[in-house]
Amino acid sequence: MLRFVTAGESHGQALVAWISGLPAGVPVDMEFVGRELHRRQLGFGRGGRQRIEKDQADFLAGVRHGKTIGAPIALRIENRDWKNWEQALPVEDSEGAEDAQRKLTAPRPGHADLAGSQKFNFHDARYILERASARETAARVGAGSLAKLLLREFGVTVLSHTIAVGHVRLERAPTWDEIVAICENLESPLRCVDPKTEAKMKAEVDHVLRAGDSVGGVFEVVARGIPPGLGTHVQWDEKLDAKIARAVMSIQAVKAVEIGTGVTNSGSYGSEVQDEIRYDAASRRFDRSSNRAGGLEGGITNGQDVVVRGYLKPISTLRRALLTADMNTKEAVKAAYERSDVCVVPAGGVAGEAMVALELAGAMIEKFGGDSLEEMRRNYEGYQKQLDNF
Ligand code: EPS
Repeated sequence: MLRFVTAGESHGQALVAWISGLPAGVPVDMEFVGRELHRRQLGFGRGGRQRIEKDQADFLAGVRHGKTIGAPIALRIENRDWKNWEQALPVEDSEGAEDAQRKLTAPRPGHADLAGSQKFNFHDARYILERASARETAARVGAGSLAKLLLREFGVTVLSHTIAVGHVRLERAPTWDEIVAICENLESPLRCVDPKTEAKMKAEVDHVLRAGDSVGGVFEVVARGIPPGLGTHVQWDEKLDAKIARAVMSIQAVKAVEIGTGVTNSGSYGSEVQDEIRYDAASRRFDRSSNRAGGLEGGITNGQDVVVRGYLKPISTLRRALLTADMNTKEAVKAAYERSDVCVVPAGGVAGEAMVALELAGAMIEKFGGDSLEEMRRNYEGYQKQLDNF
């Protein structure tokens, strides 16, 4: 079973990810891991923090001579900003340390500030927001890059692009080649395949920047090369669409998840929605004339691209702050404002790729098992023969 957890606060020493269950023998391409972390830092509408950080993964365990060894993997990503927060967030308490604390008592509507403070009984949201921060997605992307490296061994690629920023939406379905190209283009401000739409998205971000507001949007993750038969229909909590939805929903600020064109499908007729089945004699594989199901039927992959959309609400930190109630005085005040991003859709997409890759890698490991990559590959090839002869 592939498992991963993270630790780390936004302005603490570092973020840490622990990943267990990857087979031995997976080549760990450090350049690839670094590039994934870098991609997450890009985007138009990011705050000043990304000029401070330069995310790199330091592997502490589980990787030797450039390959996984089957043991749990631990990786660490430094927070360069920590040096500016050592006084405010010291590990050990000392005389007078309280004066340096950067307390936040005016909880931001939409943030974990108030609910978290009530739950953990803090009259200061600092420790809540430090962990609720989307900075944590750097650790997820570190873990996800390992899942992608396993998937790569089986010809699977997981990418993402931006479908909407605020009121601006991409009105056409991109080709796979367009998605590949926009992911390779690290200069693209919002990772939208259509330059005209991207310019409008950029103007939307500029507008909220000027207005002291923030903006959400939609990213789409597409995974290509997935065999049919991952996941299962037999039990509710083993359905792969459900697992993927949970994984993407867990990303900070995601408030809805869609598989394929699920939302539009719900308002259409069956004859307009179901993807017709064909057989291709040359490849000895079934395929579909369209992919509105997003590659998943009955909780099982069907061999088409797995397509998942994450809907992000606008960031809850607003320069033009909304009203809130102070946690101590209970008086009506303006919500706290701290340096923040105003748009994180492209970064959300990279985090989405990581979460989808981790779920797909987990499903591959479940189906093809094996303690080593070689064993997993044998099982995978045996299954491909079964499909050839189906
Ligand atoms: C975040 C607030 C900002 C973002 C941060 C997420 O951080 P800071 O308060 O330090 O300016 O930049 O995201 C990252 C640091 C990152 O690497 O993505 C928040 O409150 O969620």
